[in-house]
Amino acid sequence: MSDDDKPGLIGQIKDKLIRSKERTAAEGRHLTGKADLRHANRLPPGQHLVEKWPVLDLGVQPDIALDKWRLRIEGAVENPVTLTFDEFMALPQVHEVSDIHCVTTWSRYDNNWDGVSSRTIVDLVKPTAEARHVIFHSYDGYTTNIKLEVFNEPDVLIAHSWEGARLTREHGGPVRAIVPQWYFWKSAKWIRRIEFSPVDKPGFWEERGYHNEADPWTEQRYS
Ligand SMILES: Nc1nc2c(c(=O)[nH]1)N[C@H]1C(S)=C(S)[C@@H](COP(=O)(O)O)O[C@H]1N2
Ligand SMILES: [Mo]
Repeated sequence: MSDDDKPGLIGQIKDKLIRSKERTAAEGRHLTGKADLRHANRLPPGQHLVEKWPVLDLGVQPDIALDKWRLRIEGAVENPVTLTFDEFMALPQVHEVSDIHCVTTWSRYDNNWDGVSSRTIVDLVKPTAEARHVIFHSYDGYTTNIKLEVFNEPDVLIAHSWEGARLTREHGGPVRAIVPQWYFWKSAKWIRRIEFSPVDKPGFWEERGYHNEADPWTEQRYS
């Protein structure tokens, strides 16, 4: 077990909240059965629009001092790195605008993100030919998995800012992943490690009834 997967962290998590989400998945709630394969609407099926940005997590919001913060990027790569916050900020920066779609049915349009493109990370660490999956590991013990080809989409970034200001702690600061094409549970907050892997490793919610992929247009909500 690696240092960021300590049982202590998960032990602090609100058990009730986890049970209720697992039940929602098992019952298949919120499914409309109306896929929008062509993205004809801006709002995916079963979603409703919100203005304010809700906070959702496991109930533990880690407080990481910037001088202690590190981002390790490793696994099936030629050049593993451990970045300090200054080193992370010194990487080429991008601005992206994308919509959020949460599996709990809220969506929020036109979020302005600043951070480092997934492609810059790929260029930096050079995944080996065996790398197929990317696993995000977070300071609260949360993990989530995406395919390398999804990580490589041009709108994926490791964000430090939203609407021109640093991400607040409750929304995943210092840095979080943003994977706009998938439901928002794939956008890990408080990331500390990005693992490139030849094998898939279903994450926290993927092991608890959520879909292994997370396409909002075909309602890949639950497994
Ligand atoms: N580290 C971590 N990342 C996480 C989560 C979490 O519990 N821990 N929850 C996920 C879920 S289920 C959602 S919907 C979004 C919520 O992000 P927000 O609180 O910024 O809206 O974060 C995702 N990333
Ligand atoms: Mo979520």
